[in-house]
Amino acid sequence: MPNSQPFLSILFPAHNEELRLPDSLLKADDFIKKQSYPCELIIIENASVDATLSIAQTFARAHDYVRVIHEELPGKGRAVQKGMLQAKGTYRFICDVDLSMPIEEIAHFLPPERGDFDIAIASREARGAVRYDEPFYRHVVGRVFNSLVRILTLPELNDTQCGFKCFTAEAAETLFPKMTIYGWTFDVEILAIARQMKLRTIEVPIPWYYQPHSKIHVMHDSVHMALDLLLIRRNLRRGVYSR
Ligand SMILES: Nc1nc2c(ncn2[C@@H]2O[C@H](COP(=O)(O)OP(=O)(O)OP(=O)(O)O)[C@@H](O)[C@H]2O)c(=O)[nH]1
Ligand SMILES: [Mg+2]
Repeated sequence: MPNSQPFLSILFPAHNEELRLPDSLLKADDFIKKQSYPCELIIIENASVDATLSIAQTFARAHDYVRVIHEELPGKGRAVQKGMLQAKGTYRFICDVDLSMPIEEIAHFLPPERGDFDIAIASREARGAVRYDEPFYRHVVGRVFNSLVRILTLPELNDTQCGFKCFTAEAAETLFPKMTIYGWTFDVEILAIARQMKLRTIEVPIPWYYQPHSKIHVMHDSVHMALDLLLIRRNLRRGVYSR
């Protein structure tokens, strides 16, 4: 499998994930073994202070389709950028380690079920999506943030923050070198660049299960993320991404 060109690259961005990573790796392994096409799994770890990196490395030694990337500087965006640009798959799938979307749902993002897209993003808002166990305050914060996203950058998208997104190889290689935001708001920036470049983004409804041990600090990160939106809007207007 590692010698053939992967059809699917699954990217696990992992930061201080020693609690969730072992189980998610087993689920990914089970999923990958069932597929008829070649897959690779890339774990991108940065700035962890727990056993995440060694768990990833141990798993990679036992599974030849797994690669581990370690990066010193923090940020989910930075990790995803590294993974997207080092991946080899025809389709490259960001997959949060919490697996709040069951991994089997990946099939709904790929041919033969879907084909004509550059980016397919999981949505908790599209018709047919269901949220389970989400605390009320997290829902409200998420919807307020999405209102800002729609007003400032992406009027058509109702959920940019779900951690499950599929890029074609061409879209990934076009968009990720242009990234300037390395934290939580990277999704909005990448989708906004895609919109400006007239790439096609589609929304895929998913079942989504709220998971404990979130890495988001709601108060602190929300302020940062709102400021990032203003920065993205300014960059769009100044043509920063077209250079
Ligand atoms: N490599 C890397 N991964 C990160 C970083 N920050 C978050 N992640 C990963 O991003 C994914 C999403 O983190 P979560 O804590 O589930 O955050 P979320 O899904 O946005 O928020 P919830 O809705 O609370 O689950 C997980 O796989 C994290 O390990 C980072 O700085 N580096
Ligand atoms: Mg999550």
